[in-house]
Amino acid sequence: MGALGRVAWALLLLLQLAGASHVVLESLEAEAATAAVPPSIVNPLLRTGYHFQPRKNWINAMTEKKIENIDLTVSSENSPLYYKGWYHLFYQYNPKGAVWGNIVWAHSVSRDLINWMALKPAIEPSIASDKYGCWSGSATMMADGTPAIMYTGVNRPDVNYQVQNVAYPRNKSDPLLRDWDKPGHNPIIVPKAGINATQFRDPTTAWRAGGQWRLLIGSLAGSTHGVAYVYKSRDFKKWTRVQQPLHSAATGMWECPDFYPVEAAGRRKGLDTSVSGPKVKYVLKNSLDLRRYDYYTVGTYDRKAERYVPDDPAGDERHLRYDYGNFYASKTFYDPAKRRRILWGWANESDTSADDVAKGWAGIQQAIPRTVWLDPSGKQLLQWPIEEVEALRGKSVTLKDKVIKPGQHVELTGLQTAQADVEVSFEVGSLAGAERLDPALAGDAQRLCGARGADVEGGVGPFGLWVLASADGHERTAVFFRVFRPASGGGGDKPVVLMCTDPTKSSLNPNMYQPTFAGFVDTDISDGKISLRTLIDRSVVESFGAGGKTCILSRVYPSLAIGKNARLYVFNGGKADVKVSRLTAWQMKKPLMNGA
Ligand code: DQQ
Repeated sequence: MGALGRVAWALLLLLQLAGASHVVLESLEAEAATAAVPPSIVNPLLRTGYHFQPRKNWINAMTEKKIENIDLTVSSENSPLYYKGWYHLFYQYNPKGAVWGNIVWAHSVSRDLINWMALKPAIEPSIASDKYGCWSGSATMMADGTPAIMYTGVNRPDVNYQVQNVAYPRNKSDPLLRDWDKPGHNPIIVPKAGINATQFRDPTTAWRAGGQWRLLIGSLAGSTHGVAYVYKSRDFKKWTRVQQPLHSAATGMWECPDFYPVEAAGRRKGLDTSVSGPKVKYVLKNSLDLRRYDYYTVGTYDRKAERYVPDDPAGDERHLRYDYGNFYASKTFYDPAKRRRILWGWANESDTSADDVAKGWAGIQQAIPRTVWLDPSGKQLLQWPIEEVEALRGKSVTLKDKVIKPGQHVELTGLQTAQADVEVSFEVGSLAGAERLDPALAGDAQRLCGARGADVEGGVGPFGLWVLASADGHERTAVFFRVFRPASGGGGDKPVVLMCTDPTKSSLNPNMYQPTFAGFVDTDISDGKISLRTLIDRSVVESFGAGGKTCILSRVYPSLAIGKNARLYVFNGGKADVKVSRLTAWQMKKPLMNGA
């Protein structure tokens, strides 16, 4: 590789670490395409099996050759849709290069959200107002049952000047919605004076009230404030901006806003985006461009004033997250078939860009779809993998009433665990020995987990799972809980529960990005009980603590714990006994088609 090549790779790596997905580097792409591809240190067997993942060359014949041996940049940020018995997944996709750019809406369909069939892209640049990119957006069901897609188009080559377009299915009787037309009245929303035209994107699913549609567009006001502008329309053609934004906070740019009603009573039943009433609360989620994570608040929506107010006045500082790991630009959609709201986010690779190019498969993959609903406390959401994933459960092993002594670990044998679904209920005999929380770390789960990782002995915990572990113990990813007594001088007596994923030992391969991920779990553990579910899929570890109160998705790339060599243990690194009341691990089958 020449000097230019080395500079290109260094820049690509920097871009990946900085998450700078909006920088289009044509010259780098050209260089990347011609440079010698370095050998990958990531084993192809780490490609996921039951998560949705497009394979290189899966797309239509026209682009087939060009995408050979290069990374496909995809994200789930385009809202899914249910139509005539089919779930439609649209996602941001780069058919041409190893860096972000040339964005189109790729399209896959499924009957069950698990088995996916790839179709040709739904929306590609073809008109003046999307010539330089078809960015994220959302689908809305019109009153007559026709879906409409609103998406951001980039219409200038020099800067990312953003406008909003609409597209409709060409043939409404086609349940696969293979062809989409862009009417001549596009673009339908353009940034007027006072709006930052290069930070104006990602229209939400529209909702309807009083004969008018409304939707949000994410933006940046001034240099500091994330903002969600409200636009109104009677006919889905002519849109006018409501003077006041729906909401705004000093967080930096808001990408991919999502705004939806949830049942205030905390039942699992989902609500259509247009539902309102006294028994309804609202969720506003934004994706933070600066920090590359999604945070949300729960609050009330005043339809007359077009204002949203979070219940927790500090909600915009607290940053409750759907997921404390690798999960961004998520979207929800209402599934009328099963009356539930489903959340989907993307998780990018955390190896290097050079590795992605060398291994030739997707840079970004999909999390398992999650049903999302309000916790009965009203303070946060709960998430749980959609029930359909359980159809992939195969052979299983169960452990019952097994006490794990301090320092002990117990292996689950008799099944392959490189792809598994594990559900476990723990019971701690006594919380008396819990460590006192360091006040300096009390508000920062991530730093706390960094300081008190999986191998640091505690009072109560760390206890949990070692997944994707090698027989010699050199490789393992720990998913665990640790219980603290609250820091003195605040917080009452309630024990503080930390949930972590610690991948620092996940791979002997050098140069892996292996951050610990962590979140607090707002649960009452006074009875000593807490549950964990972890979905393992070769290089994905996706965990749900306390029935989905705290979730963490992590990407790991073992060098030894691959395929049949991957092991699963339950461990206790604390000083107190921990009982596994029940643990069941299922080996997961491969879907017939997972997008590839
Ligand atoms: N990615 C899209 C944008 C969105 C961002 C472009 C989120 O529309 O804001 O590919 O990662």
